[in-house]
Amino acid sequence: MHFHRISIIGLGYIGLPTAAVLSDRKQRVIGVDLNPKTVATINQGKIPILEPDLDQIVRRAVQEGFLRATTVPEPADAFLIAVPTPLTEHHKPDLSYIESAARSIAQVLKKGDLVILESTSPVGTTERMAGWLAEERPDLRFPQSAGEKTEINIAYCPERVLPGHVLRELVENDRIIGGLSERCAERAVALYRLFVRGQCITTDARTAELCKLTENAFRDLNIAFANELSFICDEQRIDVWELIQLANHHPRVNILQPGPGVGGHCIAVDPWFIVDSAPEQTRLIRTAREVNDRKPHWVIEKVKRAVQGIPSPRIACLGLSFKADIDDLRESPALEIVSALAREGVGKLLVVEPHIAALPPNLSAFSHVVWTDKETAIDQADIVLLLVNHSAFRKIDPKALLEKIIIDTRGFWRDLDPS
Ligand code: SAJ
Repeated sequence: MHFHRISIIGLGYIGLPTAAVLSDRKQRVIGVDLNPKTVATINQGKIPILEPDLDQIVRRAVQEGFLRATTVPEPADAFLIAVPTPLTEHHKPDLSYIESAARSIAQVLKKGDLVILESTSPVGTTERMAGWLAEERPDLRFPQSAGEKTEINIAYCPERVLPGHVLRELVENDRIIGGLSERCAERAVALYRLFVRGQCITTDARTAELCKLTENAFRDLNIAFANELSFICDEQRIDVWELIQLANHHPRVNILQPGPGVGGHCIAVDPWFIVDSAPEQTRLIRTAREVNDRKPHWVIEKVKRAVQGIPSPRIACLGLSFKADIDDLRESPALEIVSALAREGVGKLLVVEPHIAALPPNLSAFSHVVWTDKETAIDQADIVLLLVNHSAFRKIDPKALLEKIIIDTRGFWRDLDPS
């Protein structure tokens, strides 16, 4: 099956790498994004996000003419929607980006086109998207009414890539492809076959939607277990990381790592989509979310206890991103912790984040929050608060930590020997 042009709607953490990989396979790709800055950056062959090796692929694809970005949808044979699905204040999924993406591409749809939704979505969203498309284009036949006689093929295929490893995982991971009809799923498989080396497994759209949410809820639950162990161990004066290492020697035990909390736009968000859709059935999933959301507050309390008795305490805060070696601050527990310490005036904060250029706006307003480098921060601090296990923080002179109070939320330095 041949695609003359493939359009990717939403050029963020998923859409842009997908556009890049497809254009690297010599497909003609049009990227669409509402943000004119994003579009201009990409058309210059540059990238607005940090992801290893992505810059080179985008530069080449733009130079060779396979990738072009625009703010307004253009005709294509396949549309792949990768826009955000944020949570509202009340933990409800906000589908407005999907709705406006669908309504905008509806204008350029033609018989035989394929529309794939990749955004993480609550069960039933692909059917709703098909409804929005049909509303806009009463002249076309859609799968919800025409079944296999549909003129527009619609499928759901969740992204499953790990930030920091996106280019490899896009190609190697298996894909779950849920069609609104069998033929829809087959058409979508043909598109993914252009770049996916993993298996492409077909199912219906609702199962594929819940599958994605289930994967992230599984991880959230397992991290919550590790975080709960960290609360227990702290009280019982046991090293939680040693405990987990030992327990994991059991052949059927594989506990994840405690940390300062769970961040990112996925694991901290997606389980709520399941809770929202089945509030009575989701006691475990909801509790896991609550345990993980409690963790940053627990860290904040730990810091407050540590500063007691220190006049004008200085706290080195190492890391702001939501996990190691990336620049993404979305739902970051590290940022939440530093922001709370700043607001509450717990001490002078020496903030270090090697992956971004300057203090984020919500922190730069405070005169007692200083942007600095790792060495200066540690040198000047009474308390060293390690929030993100960035590789850059690994290379550290253990002697620099002598006589400091260390709060290591990741167990990153437990094998450092300062003696
Ligand atoms: N974390 C821990 N302890 C651990 C593992 C992670 O505290 O043992 C924390 C991290 O520090 C981070 C958060 O959890 O704050 C999430 O990090 P992550 O590496 O587990 O996952 P994400 O959010 O970067 O990506 C996840 C992945 N999902 C799964 O592994 C099931 C990825 O494959 C998905 O594509 C992505 O969500 C997504 O977009 O949904």
